[in-house]
Amino acid sequence: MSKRKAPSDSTNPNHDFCEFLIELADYEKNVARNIYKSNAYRKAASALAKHGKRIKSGEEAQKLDGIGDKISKKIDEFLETGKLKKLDNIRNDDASVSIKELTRVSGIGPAKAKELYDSGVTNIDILLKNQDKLNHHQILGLKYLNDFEEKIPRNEVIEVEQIIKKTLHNLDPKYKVTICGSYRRGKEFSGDIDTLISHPSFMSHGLKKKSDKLQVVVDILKKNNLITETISLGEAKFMGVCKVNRISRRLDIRLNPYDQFYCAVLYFTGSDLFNKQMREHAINQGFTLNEYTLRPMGSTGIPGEPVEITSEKDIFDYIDYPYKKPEERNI
Ligand code: DTP
Repeated sequence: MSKRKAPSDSTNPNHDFCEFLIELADYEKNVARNIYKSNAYRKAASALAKHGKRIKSGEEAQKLDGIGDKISKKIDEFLETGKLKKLDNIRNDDASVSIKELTRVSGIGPAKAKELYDSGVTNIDILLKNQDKLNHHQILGLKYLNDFEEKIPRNEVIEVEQIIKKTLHNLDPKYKVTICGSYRRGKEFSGDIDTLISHPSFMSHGLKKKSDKLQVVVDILKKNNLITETISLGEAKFMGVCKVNRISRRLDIRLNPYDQFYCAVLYFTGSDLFNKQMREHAINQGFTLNEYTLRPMGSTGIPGEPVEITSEKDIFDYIDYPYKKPEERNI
């Protein structure tokens, strides 16, 4: 998963509101640790970004989905004073500043950042001298901090996609490869490269048997000089670093059972807010949906057997949700 940064889309007429809302969302997620508030701020930012017209008052904003009384008051305060008291306080709070800086590192989440802060590691410079406090992932996150913060242009993801597809096709034409995340949603820039692969001989009912498929794939991609570092490698998930030009990029590859491929593709395409909405809709329709399966909920509250899924659209159809193309899932 990539770290989120405030969007700086100056073509969005409400971009200044969106920027303060994303900053508040990051504060709630990383410092206050209130994921509900964080999601509420992100949802409001997304509604304002999609609106396409400059909002002139909190009252006008409140007509948009996801903007309630409190956010509308913040919009009024921002329009009247050009700033927000709450954000000023956050920006002046030492712990908030440190946690925000430390969570820039891939592998350092809010809890680790707080632990580092409490032990006197308050910024990246001090962290560089205290790498004994970090695990392998965090050490690589620090090593590539600047590279990982650079957004990946779409053309570069296409290049990586072509290399992976060609390599896997040569290995066995039955491999399926889909790059998900913001790339699949049509975005011009991505934070990382989320790759899902699958093979018909790898099914959920055979999961007890050990599989070295992902290891083999990673070894070849290393030999091809695409993969340059391994953060972690399990049977089903590789996290690492790849490079096709001068900048190192975060690359994840997940090996999914063939019969669960489309639930995984749907989930990892996102956006995360879209996933949440769709999952809620599934529940209202009597189903439980996750990255593996779609299952009907029995009257006892215990999920039944997974339904058979042969495309992403099947999932929408089962729960009677209007199909949305990946580019329409950017909420
Ligand atoms: P970015 O360009 O920043 O990488 P992204 O690809 O949408 O944006 P991630 O790489 O962090 O985002 O995650 C890939 C997808 O995984 C995301 O679009 C939806 C899914 N996902 C991640 N976290 C969650 C979550 N907490 N709830 C639901 N879906 C999630």
